[in-house]
Amino acid sequence: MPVIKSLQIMSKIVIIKGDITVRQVDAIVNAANKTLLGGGGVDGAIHRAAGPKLLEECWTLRGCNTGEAKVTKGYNLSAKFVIHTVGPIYGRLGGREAEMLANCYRNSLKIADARGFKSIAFPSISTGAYGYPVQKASQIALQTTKEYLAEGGSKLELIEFVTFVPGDYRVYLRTYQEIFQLPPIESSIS
Ligand code: AR6
Repeated sequence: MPVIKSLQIMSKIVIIKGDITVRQVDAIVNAANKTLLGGGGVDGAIHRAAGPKLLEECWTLRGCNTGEAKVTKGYNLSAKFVIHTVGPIYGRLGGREAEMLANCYRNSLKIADARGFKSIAFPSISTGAYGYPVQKASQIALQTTKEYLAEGGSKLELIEFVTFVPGDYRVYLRTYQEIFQLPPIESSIS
């Protein structure tokens, strides 16, 4: 890939630490389960912050398959919308976990573009209760996003990866450096 194109893509992707429920973006992504009726982890946090109307709308969606995504309004969140996606449970899909996790990112990005969103924030899908190793998951998250943007046609201007567990931030940063072939941060400061 030409350096300029790689830099253009890179400049849209941000790795941050913190709570996804307070991100001021067009849409935050929820790492949901197939029922779409709430749960623990980031799913629970998003429902608490959005308020009960989110669950009411989720009832109308009739669930979601692994790797697919569906959108609702954001209600009390700063984000205007929530894109609900269902990550794979690690070790339960007979080797199709990576493909399914990539589908979560790709399908969420496609929905964002179909709706004309300019900004989106992702949590680290499947790496909590669903047990996906974060290093492998971060590669899929960032590589899938890079490929999606490289295809052209996306109007997204900002894609945030919100890390929550201490340590995940560094894992994502390292993967970001590998994927965009940047020198380590330390050597680029001097
Ligand atoms: N902001 C950002 N990330 C968060 C937040 C937050 N407020 N809270 C947790 N995380 P998980 P999964 C991180 O378990 O592995 C639910 O019960 C968390 O530390 O939320 O896809 C669903 O209903 C981890 O790094 O999602 C499903 O049943 C990441 O988000 C199941 O869990 C994902 O962890 C889905 O499991």
